[in-house]
Amino acid sequence: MRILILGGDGYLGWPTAMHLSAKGHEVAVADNYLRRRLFLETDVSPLFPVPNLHERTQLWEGRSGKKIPVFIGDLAQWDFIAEIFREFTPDAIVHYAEQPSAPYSMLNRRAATLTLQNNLAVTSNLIFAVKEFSPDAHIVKLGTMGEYGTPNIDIEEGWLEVEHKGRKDRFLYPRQTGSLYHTTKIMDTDLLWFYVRMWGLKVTDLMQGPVYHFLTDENQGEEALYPFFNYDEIFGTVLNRFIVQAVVGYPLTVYGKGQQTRGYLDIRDTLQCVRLSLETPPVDGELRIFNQFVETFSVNELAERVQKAGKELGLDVGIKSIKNPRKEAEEHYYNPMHTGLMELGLQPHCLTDEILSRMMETVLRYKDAIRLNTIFRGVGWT
Ligand code: USQ
Repeated sequence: MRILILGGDGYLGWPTAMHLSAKGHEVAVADNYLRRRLFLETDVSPLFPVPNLHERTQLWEGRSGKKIPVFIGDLAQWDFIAEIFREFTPDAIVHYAEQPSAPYSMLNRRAATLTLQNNLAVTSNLIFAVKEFSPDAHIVKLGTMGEYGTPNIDIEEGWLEVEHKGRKDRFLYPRQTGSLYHTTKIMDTDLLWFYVRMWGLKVTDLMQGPVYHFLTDENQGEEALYPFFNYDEIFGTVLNRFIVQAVVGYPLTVYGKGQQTRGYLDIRDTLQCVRLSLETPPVDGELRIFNQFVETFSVNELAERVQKAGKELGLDVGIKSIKNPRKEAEEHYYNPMHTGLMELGLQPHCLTDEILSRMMETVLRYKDAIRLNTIFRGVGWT
């Protein structure tokens, strides 16, 4: 398949590009380097140096013999996205091109506006580009488990049958998020669902939980091909943060009671889920939704797992509950379904002590690059 990856520079975009290319697909990547600009704006840095997309695609070509064309520009601009579609004519598009951080979206009015404008404009342009240039193309959109929030009932896979006054209908599962970033993902789902109904688009919306790890089959042994690995409060996800905190001797930052539970997955499972979705598309006029995670953990459970794995490497890992900068339920019911991707063939990588140790061993090599003043900034939700 000819697969266009929007947001190909990102934490998940670049590993997805290599993975699909390694599996024999023709891949192109597009990005405007927004994430790199936001690192500068917020004064944070990923742990490993990350070469730009032209450099990384050249390294990948040297390693695999496969070319990945690069398009640098702003996908929120119609002329740019139209030019890519005319030139590359994708059979499928993976859409990661969004401001991905909940804390960034809550920083101030300017950050909120950027998040809203970027995320919704790119999704809208993508929909119009597919309609105009590649009406049969399959859109695989990265959503988030956070769209559902933490309701006091089981979370179904995208849809809910409702019986009301003796009649039944099927609706998108109720959504109530905990940040503006997550809210833009709800709006994306609504936009896609609208155009699926109007124009018969073919869409898979992947409700993904927090991702951890950076090693994949394609980047093993080549650190210049690692993705962004953020451990700062703005762009780092919780387990990646805890690994770095353990290595540098910073007590693990458990927010509030630490009973917040989410569905987690290894980055290698993100790649599998996206590929499986692409290789088994839905029918025309279908919005297919999968809950994309492998295991649920509370923050306290993750902290204890990291502490134990650290101890085996001789690290003295402390855990400290700090006042929660976010507005979220710290104790709640959480029982999300996740069978759809397993039925497509997902072979999950569960979190093991060995994976935790391997991550810590790699991070230890970069210990001197860890910037302590980025670990906690206290970005408040109020
Ligand atoms: N948390 C801590 N301590 C920390 C960092 C986070 O206790 O130092 C807690 C948070 O309060 C939250 C949980 O850990 O309850 C997860 O936080 P996170 O920062 O790992 O994840 P989140 O902000 O929700 O966002 C991340 C990705 C986002 C993705 C989302 C999936 O940045 O792009 O959509 O995970 S989900 O969480 O299921 O909505």
